[in-house]
Amino acid sequence: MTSKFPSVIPRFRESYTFANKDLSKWFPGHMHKGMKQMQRKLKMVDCILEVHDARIPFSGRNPNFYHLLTAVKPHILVLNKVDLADVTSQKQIEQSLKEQGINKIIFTNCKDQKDRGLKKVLPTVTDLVTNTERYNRVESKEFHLMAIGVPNVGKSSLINMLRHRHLKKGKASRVGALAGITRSVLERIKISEDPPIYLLDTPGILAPSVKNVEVGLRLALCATIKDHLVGEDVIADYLLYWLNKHQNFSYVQYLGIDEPSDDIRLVLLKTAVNLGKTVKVLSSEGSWVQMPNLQAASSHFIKGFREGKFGKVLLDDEFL
Ligand SMILES: Nc1nc2c(ncn2[C@@H]2O[C@H](COP(=O)(O)OP(=O)(O)O)[C@@H](O)[C@H]2O)c(=O)[nH]1
Ligand SMILES: [Mg+2]
Repeated sequence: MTSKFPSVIPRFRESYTFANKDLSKWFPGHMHKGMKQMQRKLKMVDCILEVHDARIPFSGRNPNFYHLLTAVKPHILVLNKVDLADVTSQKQIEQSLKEQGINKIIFTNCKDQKDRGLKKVLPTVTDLVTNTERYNRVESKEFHLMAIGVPNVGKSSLINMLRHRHLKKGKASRVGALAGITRSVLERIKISEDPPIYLLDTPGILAPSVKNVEVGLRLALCATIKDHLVGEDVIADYLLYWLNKHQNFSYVQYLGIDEPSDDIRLVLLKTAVNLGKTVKVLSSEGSWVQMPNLQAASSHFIKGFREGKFGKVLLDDEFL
């Protein structure tokens, strides 16, 4: 979505700099706690569905987890939200991921019941578990899947979609429990009759891997890190930087401003005025005055991105 304007293109930032480098604040500590529990559950799992956001196929996946656990289990990387992602370079994305040892990749849109990618998930699982000698298990005919991934990438949506597909066939959709190891009970959903495939109905939540500021900001843009941890003003500024760098000026019309700019304050000010959003602030004279609400403008801008208003994007394009 590159629009033809303006006549004089302003100079835009060529790289992103951000003063606050304390990335540790962007990791919610509680996410690490679930890891041990997940590790126990994973012993029962025959195939891992790792879900990630197709707009950031390279950023934010948790490599520790991958090496620790998924490397010894059949693993499928589900790149979800493909409806929002620019995957014209799908082949290159797959190639780059293959170089990292990820061989099974499926692009999905969990908002679309008829999505072709979704239809591929179970056959790929079945193929991987039953036909790969390395993983062939003789003890049991049933197998268990677990969805893992960083927050908000669509793990629950995927589980629901797979469950729904099974329900549609009119078979009993018994939600069974399986007594697991060490006092835990696994809640599971049957999603296939033959072969009997179960999905653990609690997804494994991973902490995103935030290697640097840009990765963190991309994760934030895709809503995998809580907005307040990073700051909506910072997320909005990164969004502006990214769009300008890609000559994507569709935000100008969306925000109702007159021309592209790389100055986030100016953009947010104009946006807030357009939206008619104000906030009361205490002036130095001690009186309350109405000022444009920059926070509301940031939220509006970020929301536009998340709804795909600026077209399909590949935030990680420089990895190709
Ligand atoms: N556009 C789009 N949104 C999706 C897709 N899958 C999930 N979502 C949305 O992303 C948000 C997080 O989804 P959820 O399944 O709760 O993610 P989880 O935290 O990984 O379990 C929700 O608002 C979903 O509606 C998708 O394929 N496309
Ligand atoms: Mg969920």
